[in-house]
Amino acid sequence: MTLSRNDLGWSEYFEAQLDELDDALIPARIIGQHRREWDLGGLDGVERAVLAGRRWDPEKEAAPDEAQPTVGDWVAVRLPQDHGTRSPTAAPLQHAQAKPTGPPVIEHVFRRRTFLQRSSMARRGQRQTIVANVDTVFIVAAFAREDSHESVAKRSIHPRRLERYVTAVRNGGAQPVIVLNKSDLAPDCEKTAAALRERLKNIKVLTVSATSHHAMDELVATVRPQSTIGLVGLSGVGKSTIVNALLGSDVQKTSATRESDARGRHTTTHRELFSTPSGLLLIDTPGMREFALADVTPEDLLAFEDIAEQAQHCKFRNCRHQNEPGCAVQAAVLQGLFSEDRVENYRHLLDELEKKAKAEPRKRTQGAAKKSWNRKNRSARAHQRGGGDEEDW
Ligand SMILES: Nc1nc2c(ncn2[C@@H]2O[C@H](COP(=O)(O)OP(=O)(O)O)[C@@H](O)[C@H]2O)c(=O)[nH]1
Ligand SMILES: [Mg+2]
Ligand SMILES: [Zn+2]
Repeated sequence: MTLSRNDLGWSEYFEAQLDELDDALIPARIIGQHRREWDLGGLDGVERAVLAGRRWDPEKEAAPDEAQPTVGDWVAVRLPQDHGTRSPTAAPLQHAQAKPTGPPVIEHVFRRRTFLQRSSMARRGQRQTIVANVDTVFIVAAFAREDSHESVAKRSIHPRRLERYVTAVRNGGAQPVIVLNKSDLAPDCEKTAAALRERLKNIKVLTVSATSHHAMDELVATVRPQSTIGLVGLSGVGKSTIVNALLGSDVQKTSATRESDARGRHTTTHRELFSTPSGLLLIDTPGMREFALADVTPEDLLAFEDIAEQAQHCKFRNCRHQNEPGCAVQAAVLQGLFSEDRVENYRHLLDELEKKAKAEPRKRTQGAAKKSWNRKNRSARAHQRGGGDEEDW
C-alpha cells in the first residue's frame, strides 16, 4: 500500500517550511533507516534514498547527528531525473554520483516538531535522535514472571529508568505514556501501576498484555487519531508484539525471550514506521541498553518538578539534598512526601547534567570532532556486526 503525504502526517508546520526550499525538491517522510540509507514514504512508492554528501561536512553542520535524518523526519529529496541540474556543491554520496540515475538524494531535513534524543556516555555526549516528529512515545516496560531469574526481574519495571525516559520524551516535546506490558504474568500488576502513577504524577500509566490483546483499545484511546507514536524500551519487553497487535497482523518479527538471561534475540534491528488500519503511525525501535539524557537543563526535569520546587527552600543554593543542614528535600522525605529513591534519581540526573556541562566545550572543537566522530561511528558499526544486539550508542 502506498501512503500519501497526508496519510503520513504532513501538516501546516511542514508546509510552511516548503517555501524556503528549492522548487525541485520533493517532501517525503523517513519510514525506515538502514546503515547509510533511508526508506522514504509519501512518494509514488517506497524509495530507498541516500544522503547528499555535503550533509556530512562538519564545517557546515553544528553536530554530526544534525545531518542525519532519522525515522519520522520529513525530508526534501531530489529525484534521479534531476541529476543533470544539480549544483556541484550538492553532490550525493560517492556511489550515487557515478550513476546517471541513482537513488533519490536527501538534500534537507525539515525542522522537527518533536524528537526523542539520547546521548551516550560511551560516545562522550554524542547525541542521537531516535525518532522525530512523534506526538506520543509509548515507554514500554514489562512485568516478569514471579519465579523468574534475578536478571529478568532486574530488567523488568524499573521506576528510575522510566523517569529517565519520561524526562527525555518531554524534553523533545512529545507526550509520554508508560505502557506496562505482559500484565498476564503478574496478578498484582495493578498495584505496581498505581504506585507508578503516584510517583510519576500527571503521566498516564497503563497495564496491557500484547499477546492476549488486553487493554489494547485503552492504549489506542491515549493517543489522537492519525498521530505518530514511537515505541521505546529495553529489548524483550514486547514493543514489536504491541506493534503487531495494533497493526492486526504480524508485520514485525518478535523473538522469544530466553528466560535464563532475559536476552531476547532482538529481531528488531532497525527503526521502522508502520501505519495501522485506523491510521495511526507507529515507529518500532530496537532495544536500548543505555539511555543518557541529551540536552537537558535542570528546568527540563519535569518528572521532578515537585522536588525541584521543594529544593528552592533548601538553606544552600547548591544543596545536594544528602545530609546538608537545612535541606528542605530531606525534610520532605522524612515527612513521607517523596521517596528517598526518587530523590536519589533526581540527584543522579543533576550530576549527569553537570558532567555534561563540563564536557560540552571540548565536544564542539570542530576538526578534531570530525575525526573522533568517524572513529566512534566505525566502532559502533563494528559492534553491531559483531553480534551486538541492542543499539549500544
Ligand atoms: N506473556 C507475555 N509475553 C509477551 C507479551 N508481549 C510480548 N511477549 C513476548 O515477549 C517476547 C519479546 O517480544 P518482542 O515484541 O520481540 O519484544 P521487543 O524486543 O520489545 O520488540 C516475545 O516472546 C513475545 O511473545 C505479553 O503481553 N505477555
Ligand atoms: Mg522488537
Ligand atoms: Zn537540599
